Amino acid sequence: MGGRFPSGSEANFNWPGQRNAESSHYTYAHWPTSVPVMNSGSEIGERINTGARMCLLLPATHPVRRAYEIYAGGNNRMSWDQTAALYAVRGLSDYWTSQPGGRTTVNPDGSNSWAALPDANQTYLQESKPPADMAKIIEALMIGKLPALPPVTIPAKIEAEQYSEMNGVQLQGCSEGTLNVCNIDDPNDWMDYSLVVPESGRYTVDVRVASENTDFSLDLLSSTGVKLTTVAVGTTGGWQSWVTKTSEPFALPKGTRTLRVVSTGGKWNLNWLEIKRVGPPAAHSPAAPDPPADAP
Ligand SMILES: [Ca+2]
Ligand SMILES: [Ca+2]
Repeated sequence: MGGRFPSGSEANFNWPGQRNAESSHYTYAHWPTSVPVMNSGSEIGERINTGARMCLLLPATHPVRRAYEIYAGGNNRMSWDQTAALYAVRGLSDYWTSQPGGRTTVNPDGSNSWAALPDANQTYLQESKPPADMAKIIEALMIGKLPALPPVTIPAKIEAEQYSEMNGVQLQGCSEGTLNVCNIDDPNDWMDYSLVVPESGRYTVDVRVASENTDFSLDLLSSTGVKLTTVAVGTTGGWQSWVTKTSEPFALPKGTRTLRVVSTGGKWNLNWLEIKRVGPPAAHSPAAPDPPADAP
């Protein structure tokens, strides 16, 4: 793992004061042509963030949690080493593709460049899966299945990072403290929150959101995938410039429910959501029994 591909400059090759540039330059200049090389550039691991979720969910004495707390302050860290180890063990799998043959040159200043040469046997990894998917795979390999969070009894304020399941998102440190969900940038990105609804009623959700340059909206879906409401948000002025938006009231029947927050487009971050009861079920609702609660 080192360098940037196809060309660039990165610390493992150029770190000043430790002769990295000199040794990397020598190594690549003298590498035997009969020995193939798979380069894993820093761009491979830097978009795959792991660790923060483990610090939320693992027991306080878990050694992986403690390692992330001590080294990364409980925040996510880029996954350069894990991706290199994953390739070493599993090969390309469906995680990556590889650039056809060529040769790496490390310059005396530690910067590196790439020349495509059909008869050369060096190559480099290229991203094939979304970074959030890779983070899930790597975290599962590091610690096995994470313990589940218990459902939250509402009304309640829920940190966005305390989802019960997700697709396509990652976590980062938040300017308001705690963490926030990020990489919400695809219409299929979502987070699920497991709730206990003690009494049927009309509820609203405040969402604490930020986005630098896009108007966006999010949908709230019920356990059965029915859209409860849409919250439209304009630009907030920055990825860490937070505003609170309140949904229209919607009905929630009592029971254990899953609330899904799903992106309908744009790119945005979520810090927390607060679910409030605003009244009893609408009087004009037809009398009908509540649907069964989610299976445990
Ligand atoms: Ca995403
Ligand atoms: Ca948060």
